[in-house]
Amino acid sequence: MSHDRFYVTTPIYYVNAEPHVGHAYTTIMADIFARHHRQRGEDVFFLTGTDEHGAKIARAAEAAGHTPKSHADTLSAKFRDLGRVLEASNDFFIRTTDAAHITEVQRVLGILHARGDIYKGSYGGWYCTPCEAFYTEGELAEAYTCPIHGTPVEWLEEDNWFFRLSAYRERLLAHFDAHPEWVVPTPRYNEARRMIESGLEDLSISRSQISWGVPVPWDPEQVIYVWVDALFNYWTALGYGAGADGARYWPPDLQLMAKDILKFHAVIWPALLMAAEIELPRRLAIHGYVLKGGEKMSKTTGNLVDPFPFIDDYGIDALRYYLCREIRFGEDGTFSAEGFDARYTGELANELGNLLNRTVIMIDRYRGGVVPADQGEDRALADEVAQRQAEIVAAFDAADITRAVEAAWVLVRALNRLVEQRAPWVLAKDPGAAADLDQVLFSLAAGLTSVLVLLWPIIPGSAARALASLGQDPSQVLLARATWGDGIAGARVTAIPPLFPRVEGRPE
Ligand code: ME8
Repeated sequence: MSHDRFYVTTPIYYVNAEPHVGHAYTTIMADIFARHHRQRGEDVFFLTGTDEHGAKIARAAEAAGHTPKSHADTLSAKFRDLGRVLEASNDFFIRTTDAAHITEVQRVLGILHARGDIYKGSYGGWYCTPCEAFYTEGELAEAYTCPIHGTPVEWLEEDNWFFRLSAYRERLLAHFDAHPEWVVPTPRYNEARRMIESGLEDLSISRSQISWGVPVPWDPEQVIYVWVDALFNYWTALGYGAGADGARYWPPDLQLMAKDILKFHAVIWPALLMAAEIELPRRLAIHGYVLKGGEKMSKTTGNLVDPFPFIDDYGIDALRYYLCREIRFGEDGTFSAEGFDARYTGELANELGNLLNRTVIMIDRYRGGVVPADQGEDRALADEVAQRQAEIVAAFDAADITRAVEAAWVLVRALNRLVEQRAPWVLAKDPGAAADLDQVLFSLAAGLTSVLVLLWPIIPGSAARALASLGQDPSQVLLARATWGDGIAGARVTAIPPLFPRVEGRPE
């Protein structure tokens, strides 16, 4: 997956309720990928945004006593603000109420219609509004409830426009066969393939009973099904949100989402693109759920963690680190205040923060604040840095963020061992050990610089502050900067307040 541009997306979030840690999770993971690929010198486009049409939003607006648009404006701004607080470096924030999005969705659907891929039919089925999706009886949970939300479904019957999804079965299977890694991890690839194998029904792509949506261009009495409107955001955004030559980013290299929306992205989305003769995304990376007390966090069930108190108390980098370290990317994982505090104190503060602090203090005390020259005695450590860097790049290429952070943390621990084993405070008392002391201090500064560059996508603010304290330019974070020893000797270090200060009390 090595080329000079990289397009990464999150799902666009529904504006029916406030954002929670589940949304923060996907946005942070996408941001980590975006930053990593920028470190590789690639031309990155990172897209996120909000999904604002459909019955679910119209009902939420009505319940709040607002028009759908003013409700969407308020909630969309909250998702945008969350992105800022998360330090998400997205290049654009799309809203499906953007006029340019609407025009392009209508244009593309017009093409599908003109080609005969869309026809009129009638449909009756069990509809879950929180999912904005129909279910067959067999798919429902007990007592006619949604298998995802557990809430009652409704019988919906209307004359709609249909997309010939069933006609794409063979082409979809051929695509899956030719691209065994286009959906990761593998169990999700298998699950999506099984959905296609087990038969596809044509998809109702319009609604006549709601008006909050994009009008069907050839039948303005109907609005386009919110999922079709939403999926095309990944395409429409490049037309007006990515500068004059936005099309160069197509197709997406990596589309992130949780497993709840696998079918839409791994079955319906590629079929729509095939019908529109648009190149398919290169990879979908499906992550697990962030759980609270063993249950999926969800707006519909109200089982939520608000990210803001954690960010206020511990700082955004603590949340970013915790989520990618604690929850194995691709699997479900539990968010807990205790676990959060334990990783913050045990790893960020005690392992990384203290390491920086000790390094800077020792270089100050023993070498007047200037990093001494390399004596060439720590080749094994230099090799380990190079190996871990390669492992991190491979982990990102395999869409495995947790493995990447683990590999970086191996280096943090190796550096802490170096301090313990070589005890610079003992060497400092022995005039005959000056060269040894130079080596240890150099190795700590060099190793920390490498590890901070490698950790920058995960904890960007803290990594930048720490690099500055080591006398390094914090804006230079290309991966090449992680190469052992470059620009280290002679750098002037400066003590800074603790990177991860002690936190008194903690959010529930
Ligand atoms: O599905 N754990 O929007 P949505 C992990 N608008 N991730 C979670 C999560 C959790 N507990 N809860 C939410 C939609 N997410 C559609 C998408 S895309 C064309 C349209 C994240 O607001 C995760 O990425 O319900 C999940 O797929 C997404 O939010 C669902 O957000």
